[in-house]
Amino acid sequence: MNDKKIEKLINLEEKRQKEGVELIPSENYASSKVRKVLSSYFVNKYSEGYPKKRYYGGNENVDDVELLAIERAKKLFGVPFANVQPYSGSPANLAVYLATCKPGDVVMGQALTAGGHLTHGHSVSATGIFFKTIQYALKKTDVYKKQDLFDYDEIRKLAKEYKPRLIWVGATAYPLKFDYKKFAEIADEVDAYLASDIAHIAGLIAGGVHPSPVDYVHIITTTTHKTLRGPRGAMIMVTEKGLKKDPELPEKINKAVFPGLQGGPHDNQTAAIAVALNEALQPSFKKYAHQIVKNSQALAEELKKGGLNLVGGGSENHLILADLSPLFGPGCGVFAQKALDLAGITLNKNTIPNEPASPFYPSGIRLGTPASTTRGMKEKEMRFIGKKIIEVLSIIKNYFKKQGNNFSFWNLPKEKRGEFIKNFEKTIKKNRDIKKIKNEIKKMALKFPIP
Ligand code: DSN
Repeated sequence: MNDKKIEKLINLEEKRQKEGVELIPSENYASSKVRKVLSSYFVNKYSEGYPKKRYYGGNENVDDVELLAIERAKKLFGVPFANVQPYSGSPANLAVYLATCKPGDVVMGQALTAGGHLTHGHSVSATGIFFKTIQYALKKTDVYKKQDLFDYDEIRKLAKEYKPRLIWVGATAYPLKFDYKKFAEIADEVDAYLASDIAHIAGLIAGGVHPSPVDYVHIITTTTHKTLRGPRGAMIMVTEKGLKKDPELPEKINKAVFPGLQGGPHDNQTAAIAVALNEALQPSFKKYAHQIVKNSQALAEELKKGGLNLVGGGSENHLILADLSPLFGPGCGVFAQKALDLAGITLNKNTIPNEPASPFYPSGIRLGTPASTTRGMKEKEMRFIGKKIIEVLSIIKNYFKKQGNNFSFWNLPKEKRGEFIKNFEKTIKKNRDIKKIKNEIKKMALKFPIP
C-alpha cells in the first residue's frame, strides 16, 4: 500500500486497539477470518435482488453465500426466515416500519434517554418523523436496586390508549435480562406487531446466556457486529409467531429492504456475516458468551465496591450503566469518558434513567465486556480494570474539588461548558497518575492479543 496517510492511521488505530481496553459494550473484535472475508473479491460485485432472483448476472457465487448466511442465521436463532442484507441496524429497523406500518401509524418503543435506540421512535430519527411515536421510559424509583426496571402497567396503559401498530422491545443501555413474555402479552392485547431489537445481546442469546425472544415476538432485528462478533451489518428475522400473525411478513420484509430502502447488498459483508454465524454456532462461542456475563458481573462488583451506583444494581448481561451524578453532579459523564480515554480505557458517556441533565451532557457512563472477553480477559482482569476506573474517577473528583465547594458543571452557563471541558482535558493529559494508569493498562492489555 502506498497511501501513506491512511497506512499511518491504520497503524495508529491498531496500536490504540491493542494497547487500550475496549469497554464500549456495542463494540467487539471480529475474527481475522471475518476481516479477511470483508476484503475478499465479493467487495466488487453488484447483486440487487435475492438469491436466484437477481437483477444482474454473475451472481452464482453470491447466491450461495447469501443462502448460506440465511441458513446459518435460521439455525442459530431458531427462526423460519432471515434477511441478511440490511447494511446495519438502523436501516434494518427502518425496514421493519416499512414492512408493517404506513406513514403516520402509531408505533411504540423505549425512549432513547431510558436506554432505547434512536430508531425505536425518537423524534430526530426518520422513525419519529414519519410515524407517530409513543415512548416508554423505565421505572422512576429504586433504579439502583436489582429489579426488572420496566413498568409494565405504564406500558400497557400507553398501548391501550394509543393502539400502536408496532411495539419495540430492546435497548442499547439496559443491564438486565428482558422479560419478553410480558411485552408479548401487551402487544397481543392490542394486536400490535412486536419486534425485538436484540442488537446488543444477540451473541448472548446465541450463546444461551440470555433468554431468546423467539417464542414471543413476531420480528427480530439485530446488528451482527456487537456481541455476535461479526462484521458491521444486520439481519431481520421472522418467527413462527410472526408467520402466524402475518404469513406475508417475510415477503414484506424482503421488499422493504430491497427495493424499499436499499440498493445492492454488500456481498462481502454477507459473506463475512456467514462466517461469523458459523463461528457463533461452535461450542466455543457458548463459552465466550458465558464469560462475557461473568466478566461484566465481576467488573460491576468492583465498581460497586468503589462506591458507584449501578442501574439495576449490577449486570445480568454484557453491560453496566453507572450513575456518576452522586460523585460529580449532573451532566458529568463526559469527564469520565475523556479521562478514561487518556488512561487507555474506552467507554462512553450515557444517559441514566430519570436523567437530570441532557443526552449531550449525560450523567452516566456505559461500559461492557464483549471486546475484552474476546481478548481472553477474565474476572481477574475485570477487577483490575474496575480498580483503575475508580482511580481515574477519584482524579476527576480532585479536579472538581479544586473548583470550589459549590462548583457544579451543570450550573455553568451553556457557553462556558465547552471551555471548562477543554481546560479539564489539558490538565488531565498532564496528570502523572493518569499517565501511570495508562501504562499499567497497556502492560496488562498487551498480554491479551487482539485477533
Ligand atoms: N451505536 C450503538 C450502541 O452503541 O449501542 C447503537 O446504535
